[in-house]
Amino acid sequence: MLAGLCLFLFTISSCSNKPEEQADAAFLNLIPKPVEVKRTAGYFNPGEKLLLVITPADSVLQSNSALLSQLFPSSTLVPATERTQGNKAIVLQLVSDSSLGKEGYALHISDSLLNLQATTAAGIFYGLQTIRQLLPADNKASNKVLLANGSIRDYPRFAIRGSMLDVARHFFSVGDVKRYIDLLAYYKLNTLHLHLSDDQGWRIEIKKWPRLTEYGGSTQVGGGAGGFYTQERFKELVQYAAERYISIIPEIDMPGHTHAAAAAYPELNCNPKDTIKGLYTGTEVGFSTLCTTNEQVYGFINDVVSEIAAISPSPYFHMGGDESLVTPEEEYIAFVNRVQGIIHANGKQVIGWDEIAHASLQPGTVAQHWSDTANPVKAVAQGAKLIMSPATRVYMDMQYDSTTRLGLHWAAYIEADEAYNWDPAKLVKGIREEQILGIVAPLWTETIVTMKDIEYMVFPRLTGYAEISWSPQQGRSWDEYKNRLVQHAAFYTAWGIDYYRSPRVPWQ
Ligand code: TNX
Repeated sequence: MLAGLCLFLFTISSCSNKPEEQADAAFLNLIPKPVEVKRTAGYFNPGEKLLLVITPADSVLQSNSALLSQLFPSSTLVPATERTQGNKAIVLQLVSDSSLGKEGYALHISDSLLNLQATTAAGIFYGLQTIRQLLPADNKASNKVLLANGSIRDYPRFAIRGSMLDVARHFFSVGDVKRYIDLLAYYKLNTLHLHLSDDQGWRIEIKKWPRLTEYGGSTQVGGGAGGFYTQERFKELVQYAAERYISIIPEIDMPGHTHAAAAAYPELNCNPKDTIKGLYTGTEVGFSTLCTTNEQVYGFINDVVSEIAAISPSPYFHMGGDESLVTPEEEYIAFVNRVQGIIHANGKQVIGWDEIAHASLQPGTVAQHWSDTANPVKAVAQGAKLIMSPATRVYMDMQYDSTTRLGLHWAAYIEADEAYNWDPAKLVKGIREEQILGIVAPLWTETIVTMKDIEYMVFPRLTGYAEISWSPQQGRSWDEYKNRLVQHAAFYTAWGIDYYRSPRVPWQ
């Protein structure tokens, strides 16, 4: 049966261990699907002596090329300043080609040359991710592998492509977050939004307000130990992400979702007695608010924003703004208006969950659409751009179906095909493609405790979000995509990911 299936899927699968068949299949199974792919006859054999030419020979490209030494047998790579006659070569090259944009790349593979061109080091990095996918996922027998000859021209549809991780409901270690970053990078995602504070915990050190983490970070949902990132460890994460062309967007949620902060500093609440009772380890939302009429609160916010802005190279600071159900509407609006000013004064552009569209959005403010479709319409009417995170499509804490052992289902059950089958530019009436900066798929962690839990909820859905945010809409279809997805099980397995075996995917 398996042999028959392999024959049937001959052009797209890699059932065979033959290097040629593996190479042919890999060429057709890339995710995200490249903009243009052209197969030509023959193969490139990386198992022979290869000159490695990097032009210009700058240090960023040099460090980029370190990935090559993990992908190719290092004994075969011979650094050289130029290509010489009669030698096979890998050439990484910065070029000026505006049609590739800032993140695009062009890859040409022939018998004797693997040429990767881009306009920036980021483009070279994405081209290297493509090369990574052209090789076997376990990356073992690399002197017995081949690459299919051909040309690929590729660039992303959206500028922001990523995921949000809630490290507040349950805390995740620096090691876990680094692994998450590695998984994002493989699929050419460039954004990690970290939800750093919520009712259950405050997760980033603020030197002027030490009890935020000392006390406010000391537990989590269910009453476990919690945790937090010191500013040094946060910088380490930022650096690790930057080396993979991923930008970390820090979020401090306010004025709601602030019980942990007010438990640490009761004066942040209008009714300090409410918060003196201690920390919260449940999963209700919408019960807390900063005291928006108290001047001291704005001094606190300025301290928080300025300390985080100083260690965060992202142009954005995310102020949350969701589910402030106990903040009077007028006060909420005045608060959002004022906090935008504080964030600007600290040199950052504002992102907020889509409710902030009720306030006056200042130039450059971005609304992150998650729930009420009236909000993104209100936001763009004020000239704001959008990040799309619709709960019914991209909330990875939503269960796949009613039997999923983790997750919630207040917005929807989201099967692998439902996660993939939608167009961000068609989802909300009145919203056009040009108004959308990109897609961020959140993983809220009320029910998610371990890295294994994260991976199970994320894969395979995140692989689809990567394609939606990178590849052209035209020609995208679940029926075609699902066969490519099957081949990515080898990557999941090689990385030890316990992915969800969706019955809608024809896994082999
Ligand atoms: C809504 S999405 C929330 C979060 C919860 C999530 C659970 C959003 C902006 N707020 O506080 O964790 O639902 O799915």
